[in-house]
Amino acid sequence: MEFSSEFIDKLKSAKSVVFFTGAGISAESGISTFRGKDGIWNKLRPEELANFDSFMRNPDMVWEWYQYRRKIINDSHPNRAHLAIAESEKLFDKVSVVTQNVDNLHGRAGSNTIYELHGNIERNFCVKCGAFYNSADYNFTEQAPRCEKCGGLVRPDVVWFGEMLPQEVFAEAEKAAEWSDICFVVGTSAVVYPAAYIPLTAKKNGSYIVEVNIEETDLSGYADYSLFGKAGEILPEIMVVLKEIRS
Ligand code: BJW
Ligand code: ZN
Repeated sequence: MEFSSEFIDKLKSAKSVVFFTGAGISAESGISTFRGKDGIWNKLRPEELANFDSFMRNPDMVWEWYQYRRKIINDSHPNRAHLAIAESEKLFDKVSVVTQNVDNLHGRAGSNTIYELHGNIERNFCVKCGAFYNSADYNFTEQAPRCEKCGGLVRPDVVWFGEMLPQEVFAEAEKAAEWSDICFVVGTSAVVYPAAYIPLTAKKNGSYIVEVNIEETDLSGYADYSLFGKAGEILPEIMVVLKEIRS
């Protein structure tokens, strides 16, 4: 792939970069996206699963869906896109990963600074007393578990529609975006807010926005540079160029 000279100049001078990622970055690891051609929400209605009222009305149905996804995630591995981002830490002064994903694949790939805006599917907590439960430490079944301490329902520690994002994490992510020289927007439809403000905040503060996606998105009009293709192919190619520049 040929990159523009403007992009290569930006790569040369950039010190601080942000990778804002979404479900598309994990698609090549075998994890379905939500929207788009193969999105799981073509078959399931998000409002029936990803909100607190649905969980309270039908905890087993919602829990079963998360157990199903946990299994897929546990059986998956970080792909070349996650690994390229982790490797980029050797080539820039500061790399922050701001992810909407709950699959922990950036962590497993070795990235060090990760802001998880929508939580993490491995963590759970009691809706009544707040006690934390790590999936790895419990033999959860398909039925929504009950808290050992108070008998309340245990839910996944993810952010559902209508819920606040973790405020400190979001504030740190915004700072990283503000200070970035380049903001890579990878594999997200950029339709879910407030997460989708991250690249807009970066842009407002003079960062160079590079979108990597298989198709156009709501953000494409704001991007300074759009690279259409698979994240697992494009990001390693960027790393090759970056290594040449930095060697
Ligand atoms: C590839 C690829 C490859 C595929 N390579 N690319 C402002 C305006 C409008 C609405 C709102 C607003 N502010 C708030 C709202 C409401 C709502 C919202 O945004 N709604 C819109 C959807 C209409 N937001 C909220 O409710 C948020 N909370 C909130 O605002 O609270 C404020 C508040 C609360 C209380 C009182 C008062 C105020 C919370 C949002 C939570 C989102 N949660 C989910 C589920 C998480 C748990 C779980 O995983 O189950 O998060 S929804 C789902 O969407 C998930 C994702 O993180 C999120 C984003 O999706 P993402 O990652 O972009 O994936 P896709 O599938 O959409 O896109 C994949 C992309 O990859 C596509 O573009 C493909 O082309 C591409 N691709 N293969 C590269 N190989
Ligand atoms: Zn409890």
